[in-house]
Amino acid sequence: MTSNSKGLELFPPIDSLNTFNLDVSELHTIHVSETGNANGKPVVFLHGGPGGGIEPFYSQYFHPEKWRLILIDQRGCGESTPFAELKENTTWDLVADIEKVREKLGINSWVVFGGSWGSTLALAYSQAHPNRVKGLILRGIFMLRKKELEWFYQKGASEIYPDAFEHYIKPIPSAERGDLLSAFYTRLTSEDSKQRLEAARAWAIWEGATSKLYSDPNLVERFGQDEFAEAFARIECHFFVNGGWFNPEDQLLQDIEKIRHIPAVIIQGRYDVVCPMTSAWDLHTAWPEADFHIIQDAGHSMTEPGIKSKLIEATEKFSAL
Ligand code: STX
Repeated sequence: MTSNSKGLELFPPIDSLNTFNLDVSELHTIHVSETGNANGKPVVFLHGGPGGGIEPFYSQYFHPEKWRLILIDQRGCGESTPFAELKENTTWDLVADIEKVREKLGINSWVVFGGSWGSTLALAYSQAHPNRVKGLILRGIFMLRKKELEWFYQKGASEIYPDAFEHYIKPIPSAERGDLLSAFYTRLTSEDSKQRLEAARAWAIWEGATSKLYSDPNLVERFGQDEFAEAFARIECHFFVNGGWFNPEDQLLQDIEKIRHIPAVIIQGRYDVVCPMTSAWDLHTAWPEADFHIIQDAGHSMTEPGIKSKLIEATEKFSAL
């Protein structure tokens, strides 16, 4: 059940097989790409944030001859348009989009892969459409409950990273620091683009600075770039002030019965500060049939060596399902 970092490395980078844009509403168009083998086992990749978008290296967790990998930029981010749009952008819109992509590609059922917010969306999607899901590979479990939001955005992670936290709260005046989510929401939705960007960069850098066991300046730099930060911060904050549109707030745990029969693996870094291990533990407790792996020397990111290796071990195993 517990592992240290070992060995498995990413597959080589590969070109897309196919990319397309899909109109999912009058307002939103989402960008989809396929990589790997057109005759391989279908798997859909659900990225984090929400608002993180797809990165090319995500393909490299999947053996290119075994998998037909479908990567979706969720509404408002990556190459989906309109950029950073919050209207018609809810968990249930994203769940419906995943079904639209599946139908468009003529796929009957697929494996679902998601980390962090991707794990949230993977759970929501599979509970809504269990007969479309052949297996679940979940990492850095996040269920968007109040205590998880409070831990990372208000008080908790602040005790471990007081230095980065000081930078995060800088755009918010002292009088408004009692409710940082609301204070950020006001600024991230402001008409004033300077104020919006300042808040977005502080928000995104906080997550970049805390995502790895050993802080990675490149990641912090990337999260701080204007374009990435704006979509990431705005979309995350919008989902979080709305509680992810889950009801009750622990809906994903309450509804676990709907997916208990599906083969699943849960991979969690012991020192994950963004999505602390209690959530993975709660999921494991509610769903003991799912393979559960704690990576002892890892934080949150899917690039942590032990997490990377275990994810690849999981994709290799699930390719034979
Ligand atoms: N949000 C965590 C999350 O889903 C609470 C996440 N953190 N970083 C990412 O996603 C990216 C690497 C996708 C930017």
